[in-house]
Amino acid sequence: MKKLLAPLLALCLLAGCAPAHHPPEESAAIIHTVIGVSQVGAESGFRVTNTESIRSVFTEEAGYRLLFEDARQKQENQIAAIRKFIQQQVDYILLMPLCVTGWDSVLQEAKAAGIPVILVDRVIETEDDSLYTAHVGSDFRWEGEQAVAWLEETFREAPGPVNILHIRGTLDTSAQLGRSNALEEAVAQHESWSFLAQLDGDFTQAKTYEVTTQWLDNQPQRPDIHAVYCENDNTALGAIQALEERGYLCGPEGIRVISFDATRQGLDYCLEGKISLEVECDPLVGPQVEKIIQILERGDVPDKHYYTRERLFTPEDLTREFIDQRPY
Ligand code: GYE
Repeated sequence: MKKLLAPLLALCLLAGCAPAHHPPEESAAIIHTVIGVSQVGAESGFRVTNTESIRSVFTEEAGYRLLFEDARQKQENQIAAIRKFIQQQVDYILLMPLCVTGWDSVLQEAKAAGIPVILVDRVIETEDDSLYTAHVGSDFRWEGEQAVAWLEETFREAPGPVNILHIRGTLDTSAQLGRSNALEEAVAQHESWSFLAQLDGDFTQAKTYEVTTQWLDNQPQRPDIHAVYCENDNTALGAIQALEERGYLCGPEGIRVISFDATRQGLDYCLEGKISLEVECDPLVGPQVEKIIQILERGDVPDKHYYTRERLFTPEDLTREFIDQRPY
């Protein structure tokens, strides 16, 4: 797009034909980079903050035009958006890929059009990693391993079985696969650990509440639940609501709830003790994405992966003041 826009704009400014009602000094910022963004949706607190981070960096004042498309959790919408960006001759494409497979064909089209694709948040599975220029996001397997290590420490002295209710995020997303695989391998390794069930909460509170309620109400006997592994905060809130409505206690004296994202809402539940462990997942990747684009604009080659640095929180680590100063 800038290939078309900049010369026209320069010509207009040289010819002094800035719009009459705006003297040159007030004319719109010069747009030198046009960016197409295909976002997964708005399913969670993480996702909303992730979008805000991108929008807050790539502003017109900073010289960017953002073409933003919300895929509403459908890969076909993301593929259509990428094709639209190619037609619009954007300079860069930011893709928050819903799922891990099915991208090669459309990313081949972007590559053929000479448009660099930067993966944001999740990653894809492909034989040809030249189809994307760089990735900024979390190491979800590492996150899962941190949660598993905490479970091992917490239940090390447990006298009997460790019964785990596993509520997965949107299936076949790299976030769900990384977090789930770490737990599933640990359950296979620990003789005393077992899954009471593996439910699918789709990273949302409503879906998690629905499937957890259905599961609890369909058990012939009241399940003896020791831990609930929730793959994001929206999932944890839905599970806790369903459990508490049936008289379960979530906390150090009851069910140990593990969650991911560490949004303010999740940290509130952790401070209260209802969530026993929060594994942070940082959505504020806009500045790092801009750094990559600046590297590319200079004609340099960025690294392939930029992983966010993340922390773990337990109730003992938190204060009201700490949570209130968090940006999300
Ligand atoms: O944990 C969840 C969002 O891809 C890391 O997707 C992201 C996950 C995040 O819906 O809240």
